[in-house]
Amino acid sequence: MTHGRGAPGGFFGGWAPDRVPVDEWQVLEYNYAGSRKISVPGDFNTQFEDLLFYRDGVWYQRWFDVEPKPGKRYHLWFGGSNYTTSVYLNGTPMAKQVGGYVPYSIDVTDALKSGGNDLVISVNNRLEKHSVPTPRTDWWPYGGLIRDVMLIETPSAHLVNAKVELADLSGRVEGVVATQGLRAGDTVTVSIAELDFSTEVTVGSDGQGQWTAMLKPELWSPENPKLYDVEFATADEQLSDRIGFRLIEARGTEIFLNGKRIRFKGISTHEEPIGRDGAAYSKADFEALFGEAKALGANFVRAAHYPYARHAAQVADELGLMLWEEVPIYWNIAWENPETLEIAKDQITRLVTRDWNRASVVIWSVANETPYSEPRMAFLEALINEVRSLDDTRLVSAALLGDVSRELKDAALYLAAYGAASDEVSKHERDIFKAMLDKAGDHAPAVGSGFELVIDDPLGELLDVVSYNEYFGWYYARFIAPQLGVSEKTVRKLMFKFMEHVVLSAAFDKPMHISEFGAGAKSGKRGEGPWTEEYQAEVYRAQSRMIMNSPQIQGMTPWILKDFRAMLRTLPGIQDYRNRKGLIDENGQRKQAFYVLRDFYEGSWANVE
Ligand code: GCB
Repeated sequence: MTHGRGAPGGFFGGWAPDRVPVDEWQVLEYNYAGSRKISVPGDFNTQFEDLLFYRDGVWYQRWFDVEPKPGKRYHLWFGGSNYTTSVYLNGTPMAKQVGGYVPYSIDVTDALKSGGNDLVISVNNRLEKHSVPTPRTDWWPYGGLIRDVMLIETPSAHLVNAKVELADLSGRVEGVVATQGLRAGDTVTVSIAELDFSTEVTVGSDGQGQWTAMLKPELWSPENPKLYDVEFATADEQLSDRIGFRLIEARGTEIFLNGKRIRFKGISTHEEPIGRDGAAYSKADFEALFGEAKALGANFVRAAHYPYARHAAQVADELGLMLWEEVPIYWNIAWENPETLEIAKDQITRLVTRDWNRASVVIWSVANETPYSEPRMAFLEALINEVRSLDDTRLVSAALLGDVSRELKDAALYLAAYGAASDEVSKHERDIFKAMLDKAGDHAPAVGSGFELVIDDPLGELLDVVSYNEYFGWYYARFIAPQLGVSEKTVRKLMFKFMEHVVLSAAFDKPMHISEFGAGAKSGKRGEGPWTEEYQAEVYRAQSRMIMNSPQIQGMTPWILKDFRAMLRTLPGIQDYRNRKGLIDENGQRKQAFYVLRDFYEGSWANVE
């Protein structure tokens, strides 16, 4: 592996193919054999200390042996690479993929040689204004070949994909097969031995075929994550998948799994393993991470903010965790750039077509905290239509931001009402609060009256579940204190009382989900105030009360299971480039709030009345 700016077509022409000088007179300015070794899968940022902050190109090279067989096709399959990837085989450019985190496959049959083959891959993790996401994110854009890379041999006529889903609660199952190289009239056998089922699906001239059957399978649920081995066979090949059957629906403001009302007892995550820096990529990584979600009493995980490795949904299927999957449409992106929309559609299409057989996946999320604008609405509407056309059996959501400045202004007045009646604040502060209420006149709220916050972002109209990120108890105090002209400490203390009277709702007859709330705590830091475990635990207690007061809320995924690497979080001694809102730290050490949330999930939030 070598790194630097060598770009295909540039002055140096990039660094494909692998070359060694014929003698000491030949000048070549790179040499793979003498360069650093890197493990794949694995991001490059955390394998070398000097590359932690690196945002540029890395060139990978390896030789591999193969004896291509006649009548077979060969595919280089990538689980995901971040962000722009160019693939060269024996010096020939094969393909370019723009966008990270999603799988893609390249047919390399015609470029393969018998014997040694020279594979060179350049991956650049630089992000731009028009990329998805932009360079401004609150996570580490781990670069490189972050996931498995495989050379796959198939017959020349082969299966490409298959979809199997429960159509309704009568037990009817529907499926689609997609093939390449098969002729119209050829068949694919789909069988589920455990259900004594087998059917021959005839493909049309587009290589696709459909089937439907009354199978009455045992249904998948968090309590009973039942999976079936499903086999797909053509004359030349046999593939299998483990698939669960379940029905997820939103009716009015409620959510139903297999016809039964449920609540999402969730937690948000990033794709980082416990106890190791970098991107998670193995089944064991996700078993450990999601195992911690199970230990929390969760039945749901929000896999924020981008598609994870394929193991994530497989592990969720096996553990009985419902899953929210998301694409990196994060904060503001170039809504009016057609190339940006193409990248976003590519992301969601590759994610949906990879995971549409995972029973665990119940929500596709198209965006996180995107401020309202007309171009944003048009962009996200196009994306939502794309998702629904690919898969209409799951719920579509987006984590909304709300109208934060309006909300904070209103909340400040309510806090003043609490402050004016409190003997825990100084006389000076009490006078400030009283003056503010006098000024508000008739609009001044009474202490203890409910503070209603209604999410009315018009995007809600296009979603099945209206999700909302809120930071009462954390950021909000910081913004409200200067508005009131009192100390942040006073606001933080009043905030907990005030939160007991907040009622959250959405202006749509739809279920509401709190997709984020949280507070930073450095593991082991004890005492009072921000960054202590006690303070974080208090935010979780106050949030739980607030959520119990808000009947439209059907699910929650607090931010976040584990502390994670974040460029924006520099505070020395506390953050050191990590976001500290985790319920566990990077080594898996649980903080107090972990137990507060576990008690809530096992107690007041456990059952739907
Ligand atoms: C958010 C973002 C998330 C951040 C989090 C925070 O609203 O969606 O990516 O990490 O807040 O900690 O501020």
